[in-house]
Amino acid sequence: MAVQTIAPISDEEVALFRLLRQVNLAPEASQRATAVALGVSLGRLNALLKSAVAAGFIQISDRASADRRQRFSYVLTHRGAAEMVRLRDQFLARKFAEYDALHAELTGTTSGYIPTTHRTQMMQNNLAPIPELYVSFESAQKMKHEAGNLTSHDLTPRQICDLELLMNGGFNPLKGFLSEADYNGVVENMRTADGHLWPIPITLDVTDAFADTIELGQDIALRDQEGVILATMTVTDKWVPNKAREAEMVFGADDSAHPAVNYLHNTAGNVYLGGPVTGIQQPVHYDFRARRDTPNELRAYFRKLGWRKVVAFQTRNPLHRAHQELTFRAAKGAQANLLIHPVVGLTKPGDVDHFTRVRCYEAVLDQYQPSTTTMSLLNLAMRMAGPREAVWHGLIRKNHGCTHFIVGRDHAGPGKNSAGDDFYGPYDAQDLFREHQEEMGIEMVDFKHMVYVQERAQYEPADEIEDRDNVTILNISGTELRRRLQEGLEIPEWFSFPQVVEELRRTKPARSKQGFTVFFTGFSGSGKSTIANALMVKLMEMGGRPVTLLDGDIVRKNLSSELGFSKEHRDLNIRRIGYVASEITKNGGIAICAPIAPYATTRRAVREEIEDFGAFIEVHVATSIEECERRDRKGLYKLAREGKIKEFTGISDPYDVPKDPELRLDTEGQDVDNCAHQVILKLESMGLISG
Ligand code: PPS
Repeated sequence: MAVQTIAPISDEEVALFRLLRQVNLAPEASQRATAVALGVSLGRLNALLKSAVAAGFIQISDRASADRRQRFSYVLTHRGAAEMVRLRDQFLARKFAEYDALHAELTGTTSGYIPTTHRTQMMQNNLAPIPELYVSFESAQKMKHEAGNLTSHDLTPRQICDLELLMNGGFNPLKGFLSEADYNGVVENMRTADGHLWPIPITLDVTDAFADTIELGQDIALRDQEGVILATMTVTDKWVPNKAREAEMVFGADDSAHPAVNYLHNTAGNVYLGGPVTGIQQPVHYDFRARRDTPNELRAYFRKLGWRKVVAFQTRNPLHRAHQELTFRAAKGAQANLLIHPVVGLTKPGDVDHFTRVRCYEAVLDQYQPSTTTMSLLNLAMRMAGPREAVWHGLIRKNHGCTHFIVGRDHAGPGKNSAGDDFYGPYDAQDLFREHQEEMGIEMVDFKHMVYVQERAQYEPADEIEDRDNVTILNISGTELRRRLQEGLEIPEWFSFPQVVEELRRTKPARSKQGFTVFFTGFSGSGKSTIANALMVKLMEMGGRPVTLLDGDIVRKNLSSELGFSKEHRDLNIRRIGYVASEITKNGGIAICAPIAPYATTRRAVREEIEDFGAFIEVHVATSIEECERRDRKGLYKLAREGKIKEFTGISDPYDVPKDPELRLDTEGQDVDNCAHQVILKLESMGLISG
């Protein structure tokens, strides 16, 4: 048995904890009322307050009341709130250790008992409340007011998801964004500095410019994208991470084909800040509110219904019949109730949007017994880290009160790497989970691939079919399903539920009815604009969808007139074009873009943004730089050669040649009409326009 050393609790700490808790509960109370609540004299209270104020745990404000005893109000500072949580955890750990030692003395074994914060009733571990990082409503009101003066960090969508789960206990035992020591431990061996199993770095990445304004020990306000303060954080650590190492260790390869590695290198800031978080309020969600539950809400629900065993099913896809069968089997096998726990935060780029998915889940829920099954939405930002992600998902589900967790084939798989191979083996996630499940306190229900056996009209795990040579095995892959949806082809009833198919067809009409973006890229003078114009006219002649041309020159005049040609400005210019094109695509139109767009990473970011809504067709207008310079229609190459125009693409600024464009046009020796026609043929072959 591992011997835990736990600091003894001093009387001073007990007194401080009780004071902080009382101030947190009733910050407006008079001194007398506070003294009574604590059972101490006014003199003792004053002494306690004085030292808590000196330590920066409590702040006093003057209410200018005539009554001396009502004159001051006290509020926990961010540091005070964090100290309160630390002391509480320490007390619980201490009591636990005492209990465990006594148990061992009496019985010769450890108790396996985990401390709860709820003492009135003996509860199963998975049902007892878990610690959150929120302060009381009253303190939150005050802190929110004060935090207005703090330096603010505007959280990214991913950080908002992470923060929500930190604050509501979904990421228990983390108490904030990882410190440098915790980060190193998590990256290297999946453990925080104090030994807790934690496979995914939860980091607050910021820009260099923001990091330069922050000093260690400083409190900062964390705001959502509308500027609402959700939490404060005391910055204890600031460092520049080794991102290549993080990618290798956490995601298995420093390969930008992995969506999280791409995010790490091309979206995340260069500097990480770490420190404890004090929760002020939950992020606001306007959608599906009744379907969102915090870990403690789910635990309370399970408690109320007497669900002692709960198996969770994680998903980022619509549910089809195979999933239903798998969840039925899992619940039956574990003799447990079922929690369908889909992720609605951030999933893999290109996934079906969560609005559509939730409507699909709701339609399928009728297939389940309401007395045995429930569904709740999880605002998690997935990383697609395969094996590590499976362990992470298990820990999160354990925090949500589940006792079992389903891990299927290729759990949280990111797709193919840049060499065209899978990042992880199909059952690596199950292996890693199995290795750690005892420590995690949640049991894996593992599944092999489920396939449909036509003769028996049912789904079965592929590896359990003994008579596979005598039966017809049917299966539709995710790619095949997308193809059928895109082309408006039949989706058989054995594969999915009619309501789900209808819902999917409604949001994703056949490709010939969807919006799309044609994105020309190439040197200045390569012929992008001329071909784009010809294409526009041809598409308008066909009719059916509105067509918008976002030519480089037009955009620079109307959208980006203040921008120059530095890398930063070019990126901004292309991102603006990408944003407008994604809106056009989303709304069923055709966007034709024709900027130089010299950087591959920016083109990829635009592609990802657009592919959420429709097809992205990258067309490389591959006219050589020599030919462009020879033509020099605008006389710019001459000026660039003379050094009169700086940072000129192809002359004094780089151009990343597209590696895998949908189409490469060789304009030399081909007329414009022919080039535009090739694009039309490509669109036809992709099913975007009918022949
Ligand atoms: S970028 O890199 O995509 O933002 O460039 P883009 O907006 O497409 O550029 C539009 C036109 O700007 C002219 N121009 C330059 N191009 C490249 N480098 C430098 N330094 C520069 N300065 C001005 C150039 O004529 C581009 O026009 P096109 O339509 O490509 O010929």
